[in-house]
Amino acid sequence: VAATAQKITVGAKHFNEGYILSEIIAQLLEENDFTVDRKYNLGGTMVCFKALKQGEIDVYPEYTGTISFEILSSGKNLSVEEIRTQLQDMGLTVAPPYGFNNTYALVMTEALSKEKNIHNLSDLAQHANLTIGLSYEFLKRQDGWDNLSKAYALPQTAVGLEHGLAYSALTENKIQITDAYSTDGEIIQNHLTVLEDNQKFFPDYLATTFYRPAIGEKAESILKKLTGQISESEMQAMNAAVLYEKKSFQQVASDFLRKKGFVA
Ligand code: PBE
Repeated sequence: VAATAQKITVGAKHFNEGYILSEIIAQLLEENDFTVDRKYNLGGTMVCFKALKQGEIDVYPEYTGTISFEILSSGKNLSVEEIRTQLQDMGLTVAPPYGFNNTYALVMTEALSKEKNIHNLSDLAQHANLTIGLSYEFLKRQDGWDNLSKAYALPQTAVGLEHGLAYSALTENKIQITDAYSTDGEIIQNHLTVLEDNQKFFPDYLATTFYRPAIGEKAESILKKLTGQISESEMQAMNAAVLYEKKSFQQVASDFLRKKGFVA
């Protein structure tokens, strides 16, 4: 009689890239004979983190800057080593990063940036009448709008909106500025200008697997296969494939695993 396969519960953050990365992890585990329970409709950072801490999920993809600021409230950019040390008491850890940074950035249309001569975040201080629409999480995070607007002395008041809807609001000129994630597929497609973070307000957001080491060494060694395997342009292309080639998260994930030789 075959032994029952160990079950691992994979969570996901609620945005395209979150689902793609979770699906890559899930399929990689399945390929290596684990049973995977997908718990994807959780929500934002704190919901996923609490689920992980409480053992409702075992694994989800997260970003170093998000762990440093939002989860550990350290107020600074922590290294992967520092993050591991601080997580130890909670029975949590992170794998080595995948190989890309997905930072927050403010964006506007290229046309408007040229017209108003706005190229970096300091330039925004002179344009109080621009309308800023920001994703709800960015509005309330430590590494989000409150501290960013203080750091750059920005006069605008921001309104909240769902991140997935921000780009159409921007191209329809309902808002003129939004927060983008640097690997979003929409940035190139919509000819947007990423405003330079000239005071280096944002930390690094290196994508990695956030997990409970209690899953055991075999599962850990499989998760670590993703170390250094995803470049920024590969992630952008995967995000764009979901948006513009109408591929499912599952399809994009399995294409990736096949391309990298992780599945036959
Ligand atoms: N990010 C970039 C953030 C949002 C912007 C993907 C690192 C996060 O999900 O924490």
